[in-house]
Amino acid sequence: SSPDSDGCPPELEKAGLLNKTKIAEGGRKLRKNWCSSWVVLVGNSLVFYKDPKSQSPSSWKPGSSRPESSVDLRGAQLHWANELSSKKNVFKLRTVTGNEFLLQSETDSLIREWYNTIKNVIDRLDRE
Ligand code: I3S
Repeated sequence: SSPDSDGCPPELEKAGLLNKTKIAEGGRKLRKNWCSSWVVLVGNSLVFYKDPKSQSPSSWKPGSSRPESSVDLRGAQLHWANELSSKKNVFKLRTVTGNEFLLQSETDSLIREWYNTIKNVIDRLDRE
C-alpha cells in the first residue's frame, strides 16, 4: 500500500501460510475451494499470495510476486467458525463489502495468533 502521512510505508504485522477458502462474494454464497495461501497482514489490509510451494521456483521471487487478492480490514468482522467446516481451527472474516473468507491452520497456537492480530487491527480501525 501507499506511504502513510508520515511518509513511512505501513508496517508488516504478520506473514505466514494458512488454508483459505472464499465462501461469499458481495453477500452471494460461493462453493468452497480450500487452498494453501501465503497471508500477509500489512497496514489495514490482509493480502493473499499463492503458496510459494505450489509455484515453480523460477516464477516466485520475493517482492516481485503479485498478490492474488487483498482484503480491507476496516469495518470487517471476525468470528471463530468451527461450525462452518469439518476442519478444526477455522475463523471467518467478513468484509464491509460482503466478501467472506474462512482461514484455517492445523496448529492451534498459530491460528490463535492470527485471530488475535487481525482482531487487534480491526479494533484499532474501529476506534479511528
Ligand atoms: O461446507 P461444505 O460444502 O461441506 O464444504 C466442503 C466442500 O466444499 C468440499 O468440496 P466439494 O465441493 O467437492 O463437495 C470440500 O472438499 C470440503 O473441504 C468442504 O468442507 P470442509 O469441511 O473441509 O470445510
